[in-house]
Amino acid sequence: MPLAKKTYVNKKLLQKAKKDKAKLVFDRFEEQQPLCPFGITPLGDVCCKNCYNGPCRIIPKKQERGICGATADVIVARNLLRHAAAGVSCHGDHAREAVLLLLKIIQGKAPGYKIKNEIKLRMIARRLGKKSTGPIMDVAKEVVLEALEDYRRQEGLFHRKEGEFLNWTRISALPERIALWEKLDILPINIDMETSHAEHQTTMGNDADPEHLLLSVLRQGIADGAAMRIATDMQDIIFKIPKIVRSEANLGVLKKDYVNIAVHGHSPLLSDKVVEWAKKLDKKAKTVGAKGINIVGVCCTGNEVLMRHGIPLAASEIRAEMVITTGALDAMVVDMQCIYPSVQEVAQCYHTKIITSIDYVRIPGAVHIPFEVEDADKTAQKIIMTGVENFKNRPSHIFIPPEKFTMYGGFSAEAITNLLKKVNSAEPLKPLIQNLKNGNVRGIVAIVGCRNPKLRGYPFHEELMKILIKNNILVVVTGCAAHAAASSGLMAPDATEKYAGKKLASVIKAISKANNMKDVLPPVWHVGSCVDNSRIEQLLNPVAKKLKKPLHKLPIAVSAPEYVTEKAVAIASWALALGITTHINPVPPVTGSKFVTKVLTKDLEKITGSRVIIGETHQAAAKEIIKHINKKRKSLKWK
Ligand code: BF8
Ligand code: SF4
Repeated sequence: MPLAKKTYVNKKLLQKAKKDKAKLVFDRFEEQQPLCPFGITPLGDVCCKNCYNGPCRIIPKKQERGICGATADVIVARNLLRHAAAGVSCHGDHAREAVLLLLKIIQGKAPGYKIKNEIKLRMIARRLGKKSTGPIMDVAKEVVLEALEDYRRQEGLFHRKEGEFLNWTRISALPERIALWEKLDILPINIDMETSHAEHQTTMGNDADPEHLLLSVLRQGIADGAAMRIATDMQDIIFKIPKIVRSEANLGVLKKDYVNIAVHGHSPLLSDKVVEWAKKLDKKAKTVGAKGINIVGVCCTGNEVLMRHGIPLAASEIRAEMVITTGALDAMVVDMQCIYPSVQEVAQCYHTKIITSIDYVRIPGAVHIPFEVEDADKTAQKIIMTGVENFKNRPSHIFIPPEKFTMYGGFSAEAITNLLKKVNSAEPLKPLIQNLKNGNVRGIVAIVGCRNPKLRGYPFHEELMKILIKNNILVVVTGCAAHAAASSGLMAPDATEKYAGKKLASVIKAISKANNMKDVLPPVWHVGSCVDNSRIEQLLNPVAKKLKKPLHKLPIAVSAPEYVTEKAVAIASWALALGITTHINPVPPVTGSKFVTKVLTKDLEKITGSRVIIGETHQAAAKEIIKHINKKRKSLKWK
């Protein structure tokens, strides 16, 4: 199957892969054709694998029920709930590891780490209603205990009780939302228990009420919001809050004469240490004939170290293999999530050492260097030296595509507030709100999620972003969507001039000028990794508060135009629970249930104020999103 005519995939690199006999994701995608049609064909076919009576398939007018009697509506709703729960379990584990690191710092068991942001820690303690003054370790202990409570609270699962729900939902969400969620009885009690309960709820012979199952999807979304926020908060406390940072993006960030090491995965617990030790061990590169050590970021852990240290972005998850194909990558250290196992197979065609580090993420053939926070410094040094020592094994033929773009990142909610403070120090949000009201900024759209091979390399993300910013809509991005934007110049200093509508450009230029920046900030703001979607809520809630309007009344939207993972399902459920209308593509496997499709795309609006938008081309998606933004503006009587 040919790649799209317009593509972000470097063709020369593809040819090189072919010559080197390296099979890449697009080759395997082709081999997989035709993909199993169940669940995704418009015919309405549905498949259930939840017990060994089956797998059962539902074919309208032929086989209307599974062996147990489950209907298409039940099966589709159950499948959706399972996917959402799997996504929450990823973010839940990620957040827990960050909480446990803070605990170990308090206990003196993680000597390589410290609390880098006391102010944020004290602020969180205050919001939790805990003592926020006094020795910092005492405050940290209070915060850790509250976070751990979100993983072990038992009261209320079966008979949900008033006041028993996640601390991080309580301190993050707006009172209007909490009241709605309470009324709907979907406030999560305990992150782990909610995901395991969803597994239970969806097994054969349990919940057969599609409406109730869909409400449980929203509960997963709320739990996901809390998990993402815990992860972001802990990481900011331990590793610092991101500030505006200048860097570069695309495969051209690899350097021929340097030891190139890629960090890939999601956890800054490891990648932050790798960055630290790369600097400390830089001279070691000279001993093997290299000029220095060049760390580059792949997927979300790449976003983490870009945001805090300005480490350049090399590739999103789908192009991880292509970083190896250059022949210039000496080591790739992976932690967890979104790591194609194929990286090892591709690495075998070159000299690249793939290093796994987490116990539950093993890849046969890769070097496993176990990572524990207790001796993180030692592990990070070992990883760096593995890359350095491998430099001598570089193949003779390397090809680094020259394309790269300068980019600005680091747009945490705090960094955005600081930018706006220079415009109005007393009321930093006022200029943003004024410009939203007068239509200079017609709306804010978060573009999130992965790169999907089903798009055959077509840059859906970038093309959608271009239309939105041209229409004076501010775009905020996370995850692989952020890689897409950065790697195509949408975060470059000339991006505002080149791509933004005149009104949006004037606002961004004014903010840049007020901050005495030599460059103009871009019209697409890099907010961070996927757990940093929480920063979007952190930015929007105060805007809603100031306007005295709930989120679902504002001209805002979320889009996941190329989603792949179950985490993306959890994130979309979170956005919908918050009241934010969400575009998703490819079409999810729900079309086999008329009921679920109708609830998601229509009826949900009456419940949460949000709905799912489908748009299978970037033009269609942009049209629907802009229509939605205009509708919200009209009902607010904003022109
Ligand atoms: O968590 S966007 S492919 S890297 S899931 Fe994964 Fe999707 Fe990329 Fe980050 Ni998010
Ligand atoms: Fe079939 Fe029901 Fe088992 Fe699903 S749970 S596989 S529909 S018998």
